[in-house]
Amino acid sequence: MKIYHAPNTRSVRIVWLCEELGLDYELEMFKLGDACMRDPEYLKIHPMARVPALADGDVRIFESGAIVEYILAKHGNGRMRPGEDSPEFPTYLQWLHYAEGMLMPHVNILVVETILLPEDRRNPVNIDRSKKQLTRMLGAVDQALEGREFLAGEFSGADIMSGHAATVSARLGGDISDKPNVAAYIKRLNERPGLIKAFAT
Ligand SMILES: N[C@@H](CCC(=O)N[C@@H](CS)C(=O)NCC(=O)O)C(=O)O
Repeated sequence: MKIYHAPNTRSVRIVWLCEELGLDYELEMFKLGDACMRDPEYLKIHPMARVPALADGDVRIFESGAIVEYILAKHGNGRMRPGEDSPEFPTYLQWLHYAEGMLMPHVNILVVETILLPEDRRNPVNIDRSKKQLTRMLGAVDQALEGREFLAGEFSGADIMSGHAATVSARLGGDISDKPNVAAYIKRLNERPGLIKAFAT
Protein backbone atom coordinates (compact mmCIF):
# COMPACT_ATOMS: atom_id res chain seq x y z
CA MET A 1 0.00 0.00 0.00
CA LYS A 2 1.13 3.51 -0.68
CA ILE A 3 -0.02 6.34 1.59
CA TYR A 4 0.04 9.86 0.19
CA HIS A 5 1.10 11.73 3.27
CA ALA A 6 2.03 15.18 4.53
CA PRO A 7 3.31 15.64 8.08
CA ASN A 8 0.86 16.96 10.66
CA THR A 9 -2.23 16.48 8.53
CA ARG A 10 -5.12 14.04 8.49
CA SER A 11 -2.89 11.52 6.72
CA VAL A 12 -1.34 10.92 10.17
CA ARG A 13 -4.51 8.86 10.76
CA ILE A 14 -3.62 6.42 8.01
CA VAL A 15 0.01 6.02 9.04
CA TRP A 16 -1.20 5.51 12.63
CA LEU A 17 -3.73 2.86 11.56
CA CYS A 18 -1.13 0.92 9.55
CA GLU A 19 1.27 1.08 12.49
CA GLU A 20 -1.40 -0.23 14.87
CA LEU A 21 -2.22 -3.09 12.50
CA GLY A 22 1.43 -3.85 11.71
CA LEU A 23 0.80 -3.44 7.97
CA ASP A 24 3.56 -2.70 5.48
CA TYR A 25 3.20 0.59 3.67
CA GLU A 26 5.23 2.99 1.62
CA LEU A 27 4.92 6.74 1.74
CA GLU A 28 4.70 9.35 -0.94
CA MET A 29 5.56 12.48 0.96
CA PHE A 30 4.21 15.98 0.39
CA LYS A 31 4.45 19.20 2.31
CA LEU A 32 1.26 21.21 2.64
CA GLY A 33 1.27 23.89 0.00
CA ASP A 34 3.60 21.89 -2.31
CA ALA A 35 2.81 22.72 -5.93
CA CYS A 36 3.34 19.05 -6.80
CA MET A 37 0.11 18.19 -4.97
CA ARG A 38 -1.58 19.80 -7.98
CA ASP A 39 0.39 17.79 -10.56
CA PRO A 40 -1.95 16.13 -13.08
CA GLU A 41 -0.67 12.72 -11.95
CA TYR A 42 -1.68 13.37 -8.34
CA LEU A 43 -5.00 14.96 -9.36
CA LYS A 44 -5.89 11.59 -10.88
CA ILE A 45 -5.54 10.14 -7.37
CA HIS A 46 -7.05 13.04 -5.43
CA PRO A 47 -9.02 15.49 -7.59
CA MET A 48 -8.98 18.09 -4.78
CA ALA A 49 -5.19 17.83 -4.35
CA ARG A 50 -5.48 16.83 -0.69
CA VAL A 51 -4.05 14.21 1.62
CA PRO A 52 -4.55 11.49 2.61
CA ALA A 53 -5.02 9.22 -0.36
CA LEU A 54 -4.19 5.54 -0.67
CA ALA A 55 -3.10 3.27 -3.49
CA ASP A 56 -3.54 -0.45 -2.92
CA GLY A 57 -3.10 -2.64 -6.00
CA ASP A 58 -5.57 -1.21 -8.50
CA VAL A 59 -7.52 0.64 -5.83
CA ARG A 60 -7.22 4.41 -5.44
CA ILE A 61 -9.17 5.95 -2.59
CA PHE A 62 -9.29 9.29 -0.77
CA GLU A 63 -11.14 10.67 2.33
CA SER A 64 -9.51 9.63 5.58
CA GLY A 65 -12.64 8.00 7.05
CA ALA A 66 -13.19 5.96 3.89
CA ILE A 67 -9.54 4.90 3.87
CA VAL A 68 -9.76 3.77 7.50
CA GLU A 69 -12.87 1.73 6.71
CA TYR A 70 -11.29 0.30 3.56
CA ILE A 71 -8.07 -0.78 5.29
CA LEU A 72 -9.96 -2.34 8.20
CA ALA A 73 -12.33 -4.22 5.86
CA LYS A 74 -9.58 -5.43 3.51
CA HIS A 75 -6.57 -5.88 5.75
CA GLY A 76 -7.81 -5.70 9.33
CA ASN A 77 -8.75 -9.36 9.83
CA GLY A 78 -11.54 -8.26 12.14
CA ARG A 79 -9.31 -6.06 14.27
CA MET A 80 -10.16 -2.50 15.36
CA ARG A 81 -13.73 -2.68 14.05
CA PRO A 82 -16.71 -4.17 15.94
CA GLY A 83 -18.66 -6.74 13.94
CA GLU A 84 -21.94 -5.63 12.42
CA ASP A 85 -23.88 -7.66 15.00
CA SER A 86 -22.04 -6.09 17.91
CA PRO A 87 -23.92 -3.49 19.99
CA GLU A 88 -20.78 -1.34 19.58
CA PHE A 89 -21.12 -1.23 15.78
CA PRO A 90 -23.46 1.81 15.54
CA THR A 91 -21.38 3.58 18.20
CA TYR A 92 -18.27 2.83 16.15
CA LEU A 93 -19.81 4.29 12.99
CA GLN A 94 -21.04 7.35 14.84
CA TRP A 95 -17.61 8.28 16.26
CA LEU A 96 -15.80 7.35 13.07
CA HIS A 97 -17.86 9.98 11.26
CA TYR A 98 -18.01 12.54 14.08
CA ALA A 99 -14.39 13.50 13.36
CA GLU A 100 -14.97 14.95 9.89
CA GLY A 101 -18.64 15.82 10.44
CA MET A 102 -18.48 17.76 13.70
CA LEU A 103 -14.91 18.44 14.87
CA MET A 104 -12.85 19.09 11.77
CA PRO A 105 -15.04 21.85 10.22
CA HIS A 106 -14.13 24.06 13.21
CA VAL A 107 -10.51 22.89 13.12
CA ASN A 108 -10.41 23.96 9.46
CA ILE A 109 -11.66 27.45 10.33
CA LEU A 110 -9.11 27.78 13.14
CA VAL A 111 -6.24 26.68 10.89
CA VAL A 112 -7.23 29.31 8.33
CA GLU A 113 -7.91 32.07 10.88
CA THR A 114 -4.93 31.48 13.18
CA ILE A 115 -2.21 30.07 10.89
CA LEU A 116 -2.81 30.57 7.18
CA LEU A 117 -4.23 34.10 6.94
CA PRO A 118 -1.97 37.09 7.44
CA GLU A 119 -2.71 38.73 10.79
CA ASP A 120 -4.49 41.75 9.32
CA ARG A 121 -7.06 39.48 7.61
CA ARG A 122 -7.89 37.30 10.62
CA ASN A 123 -11.39 37.58 12.05
CA PRO A 124 -11.62 37.32 15.85
CA VAL A 125 -15.38 36.64 15.66
CA ASN A 126 -14.77 33.51 13.58
CA ILE A 127 -11.95 32.41 15.87
CA ASP A 128 -14.05 32.85 18.99
CA ARG A 129 -17.08 31.09 17.49
CA SER A 130 -15.07 28.09 16.28
CA LYS A 131 -13.28 27.69 19.61
CA LYS A 132 -16.66 27.75 21.41
CA GLN A 133 -18.15 25.25 18.95
CA LEU A 134 -15.15 22.93 19.26
CA THR A 135 -15.44 23.10 23.03
CA ARG A 136 -19.12 22.08 22.77
CA MET A 137 -18.35 19.27 20.29
CA LEU A 138 -15.65 17.93 22.61
CA GLY A 139 -18.26 17.89 25.39
CA ALA A 140 -20.08 15.07 23.61
CA VAL A 141 -16.81 13.12 23.37
CA ASP A 142 -16.25 13.66 27.09
CA GLN A 143 -19.71 12.29 27.90
CA ALA A 144 -19.21 9.28 25.64
CA LEU A 145 -15.93 8.42 27.36
CA GLU A 146 -17.44 8.36 30.87
CA GLY A 147 -16.33 5.02 32.32
CA ARG A 148 -14.69 3.95 29.03
CA GLU A 149 -11.17 3.95 27.66
CA PHE A 150 -12.15 4.14 24.00
CA LEU A 151 -15.13 5.39 22.01
CA ALA A 152 -16.53 2.05 20.83
CA GLY A 153 -15.44 -0.70 23.21
CA GLU A 154 -11.95 -1.83 22.25
CA PHE A 155 -9.52 0.56 20.57
CA SER A 156 -10.88 0.96 17.03
CA GLY A 157 -10.97 2.96 13.82
CA ALA A 158 -13.33 5.37 15.62
CA ASP A 159 -10.43 6.32 17.91
CA ILE A 160 -8.14 6.77 14.92
CA MET A 161 -10.59 9.28 13.46
CA SER A 162 -12.13 11.08 16.45
CA GLY A 163 -9.09 10.56 18.70
CA HIS A 164 -6.87 12.31 16.16
CA ALA A 165 -9.50 15.02 15.65
CA ALA A 166 -9.85 15.54 19.42
CA THR A 167 -6.07 15.87 19.75
CA VAL A 168 -5.92 18.51 17.03
CA SER A 169 -9.03 20.29 18.41
CA ALA A 170 -7.44 20.64 21.84
CA ARG A 171 -4.20 21.91 20.29
CA LEU A 172 -6.07 24.59 18.37
CA GLY A 173 -8.03 25.97 21.30
CA GLY A 174 -10.94 23.63 22.04
CA ASP A 175 -11.18 23.93 25.83
CA ILE A 176 -10.79 20.59 27.63
CA SER A 177 -10.00 22.06 31.06
CA ASP A 178 -13.39 20.83 32.38
CA LYS A 179 -13.37 17.63 30.30
CA PRO A 180 -11.27 15.13 32.26
CA ASN A 181 -12.33 12.15 30.15
CA VAL A 182 -11.21 13.79 26.91
CA ALA A 183 -7.98 15.04 28.49
CA ALA A 184 -7.11 11.52 29.73
CA TYR A 185 -8.15 10.01 26.39
CA ILE A 186 -5.93 12.36 24.37
CA LYS A 187 -3.02 11.62 26.71
CA ARG A 188 -3.64 7.87 26.47
CA LEU A 189 -3.76 7.92 22.66
CA ASN A 190 -0.72 10.15 22.33
CA GLU A 191 1.33 7.67 24.36
CA ARG A 192 0.65 4.88 21.86
CA PRO A 193 3.80 4.09 19.85
CA GLY A 194 1.79 4.03 16.61
CA LEU A 195 0.57 7.60 17.04
CA ILE A 196 3.97 8.83 18.24
CA LYS A 197 5.48 7.34 15.07
CA ALA A 198 2.72 8.75 12.83
CA PHE A 199 3.12 12.28 14.22
CA ALA A 200 6.88 12.01 13.62
CA THR A 201 6.47 10.78 10.02
N1 LIG B 1 -12.23 15.28 4.51
C1 LIG B 1 -10.92 15.07 3.94
C2 LIG B 1 -10.09 16.33 4.16
C3 LIG B 1 -8.76 16.28 3.44
C4 LIG B 1 -7.98 17.56 3.66
O1 LIG B 1 -8.53 18.68 3.61
N2 LIG B 1 -6.66 17.42 3.86
C5 LIG B 1 -5.82 18.58 4.09
C6 LIG B 1 -4.73 18.24 5.09
S1 LIG B 1 -5.37 17.89 6.69
C7 LIG B 1 -5.10 18.95 2.80
O2 LIG B 1 -4.67 18.09 2.07
N3 LIG B 1 -4.96 20.25 2.52
C8 LIG B 1 -4.22 20.70 1.39
C9 LIG B 1 -4.72 21.98 0.83
O3 LIG B 1 -5.72 22.48 1.33
O4 LIG B 1 -4.10 22.47 -0.11
C10 LIG B 1 -10.30 13.82 4.60
O5 LIG B 1 -10.70 13.50 5.73
O6 LIG B 1 -9.46 13.17 3.98
